Amino acid sequence: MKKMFEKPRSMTCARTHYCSGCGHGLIHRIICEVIDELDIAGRVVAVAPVGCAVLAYDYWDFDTTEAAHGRTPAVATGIKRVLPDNVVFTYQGDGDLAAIGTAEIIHAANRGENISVIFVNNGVYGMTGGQMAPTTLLGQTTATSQFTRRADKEGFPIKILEMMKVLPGAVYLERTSVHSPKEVAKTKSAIMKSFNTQLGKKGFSMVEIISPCPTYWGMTPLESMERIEKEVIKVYPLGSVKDTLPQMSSSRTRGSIKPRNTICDRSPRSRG
Ligand SMILES: Cc1ncc(C[n+]2csc(CCOP(=O)(O)OP(=O)(O)O)c2C)c(N)n1
Ligand code: SF4
Ligand SMILES: [Mg+2]
Repeated sequence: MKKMFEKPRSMTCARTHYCSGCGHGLIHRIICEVIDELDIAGRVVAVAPVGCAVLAYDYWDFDTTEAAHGRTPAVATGIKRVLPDNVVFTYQGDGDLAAIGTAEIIHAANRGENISVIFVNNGVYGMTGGQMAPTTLLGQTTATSQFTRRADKEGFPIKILEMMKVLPGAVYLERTSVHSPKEVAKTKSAIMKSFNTQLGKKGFSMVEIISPCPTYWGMTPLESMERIEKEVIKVYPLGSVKDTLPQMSSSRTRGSIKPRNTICDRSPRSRG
């Protein structure tokens, strides 16, 4: 019987700690599929954030290091400059990238660092209890905006990609989502294009992914997906924000697809 859905080779067999319906697990998997298809697992270095994805290294079977909250672009810069032939990417939440790490991301983009950034925008600080993030929508209730987010008190949702568009060092910026199979496929294409941008030594690229946090949105997983469709993407429109490389492929351009390891025959790595 032909298997239609298999575990990517570059994912471990560890069970994730994510809540039901969380977007992080889905996005981890998409990244692994891209890495498998490009056949680059042996030369990828990921820089994981502080946030709910802090344990990403347990789920990825390629080199992954940690950085202090918001500092992944600075750490990725150092790794990429020392190991220019490696494919280096950061994985960051909205608290990580759009709050404490705003300076790091802006300056990495402005320097045109040849790295890829995966920015997971779920509109809250998930790990620490659902506090308001810079990306929280107006009218949204969070642990620290109990009267909802109000423009005159808490300011407006920040659109990081649109801010970065003016930086000449940023060559490819795209916003995607994971609320439907179609958008998942587009997210995969965008991550593929970002990695291909880096492989082509073209400069800084970033994919912002709108992602559900059912736990701190106070919704079921299905309701969270519907909220993205009806509310969130109206504020954060999907699609390309900047693309100076229209000829760059968003499909597999390197390596070959090998038979996948479909059986979880490896123990989860220890967390030592
Ligand atoms: C320097 C520093 N400041 C604050 C914190 C506390 N902290 C940990 S995770 C986090 C926010 C995480 O939110 P986000 O980046 O959006 O990730 P999510 O959990 O939503 O995926 C904060 C404020 C910290 N660990 N280190
Ligand atoms: S708190 Fe939110 S972001 Fe964190 S694991 Fe749960 S659903 Fe995911
Ligand atoms: Mg978040």
